[in-house]
Amino acid sequence: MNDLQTVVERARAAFDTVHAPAELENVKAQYLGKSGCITDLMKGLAALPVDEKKSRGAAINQAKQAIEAALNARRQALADAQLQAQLQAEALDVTLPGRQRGVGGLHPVSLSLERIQTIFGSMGFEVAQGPEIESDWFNFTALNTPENHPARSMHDTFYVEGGTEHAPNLLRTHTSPMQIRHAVQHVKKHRAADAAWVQGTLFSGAMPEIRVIAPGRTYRVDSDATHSPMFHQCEGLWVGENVSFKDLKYVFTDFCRTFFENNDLVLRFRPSFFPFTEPSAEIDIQFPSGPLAGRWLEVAGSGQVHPNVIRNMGLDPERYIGFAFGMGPDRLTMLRYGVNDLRLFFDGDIRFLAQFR
Ligand code: 2NM
Repeated sequence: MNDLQTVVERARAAFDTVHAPAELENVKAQYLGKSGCITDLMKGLAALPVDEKKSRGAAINQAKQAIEAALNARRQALADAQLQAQLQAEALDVTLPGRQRGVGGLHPVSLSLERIQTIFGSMGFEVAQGPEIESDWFNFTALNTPENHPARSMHDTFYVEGGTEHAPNLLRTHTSPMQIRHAVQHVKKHRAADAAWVQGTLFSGAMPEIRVIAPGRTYRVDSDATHSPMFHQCEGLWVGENVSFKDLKYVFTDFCRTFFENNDLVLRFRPSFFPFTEPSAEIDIQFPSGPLAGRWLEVAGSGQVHPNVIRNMGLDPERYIGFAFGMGPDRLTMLRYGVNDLRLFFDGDIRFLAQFR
């Protein structure tokens, strides 16, 4: 093999070891560049006798063309390889079904809220909705909750700007403030039509009963598998002249049996305490069969509305009496569908939510 063939072979071998296009251009310079092998060989021509120059020049040119051909072949090979890799990476399976428009659906808690409203609606309850930022008065004071009650602590309640120094505004900790707002409006409307009512006094005239539920978002400083800082509540209120605990028992039993679609559901009213009711009872339910059978499950708080709260509605507690209850639609939803972690409702994971479509 002569020296030119050796140079061509070395160039070919060098091109073949390269895998990146940019690196190939560097190697090219070693053979075809200004100070590359071929240029050096050309410079050597000057020292040759005239009769050898022609044939040597032609031979060097041949070697140069061979190197250029090898370079182009390698360039093409690298470009082909890159294209193949890209095609592989971006491969499309044209046999897959096309994308379809996803079918949406209501959130499971919204489904529960709709059920609750429908069931209580059928029993003559209106639905009242109102502000999530509340004043200290509607959230606590009007509900007979004393100044030193733990629910009022910074630890339990999200306070926000506004209100007064000693009674700052807050994110409502329950929806009962809405019951007060609704009751006050109801009373104002009906006492205005009563000529006997004296301004500044509690109303003791006749009026239609107050029957209302207040569903919505509520907030407390609490976060774990069974508590979320934002959660839902639905409170109910029935105030009239002859409304008693037996009505509460009937209404709530009927509600639970309808909500859980189980007429054999048993309820237990367990004595308890709330500042806004007296007497008060926790409501537990028990399923006769199924995965939750045999356990008492707490679903609501309830009680006869405290006379102070009746007064704060503008009503005379000597004439008006009633009951109230508060339940958690999140928890009811967990029980209805067998969900064991409250946080699933608020993570927004489509794989979870799609199961309720
Ligand atoms: C509960 C338990 C007991 C309640 C009381 C009132 C109002 F506005 F009438 F005073 N609304 N809701 C109440 C009573 C709420 O939740 C555990």
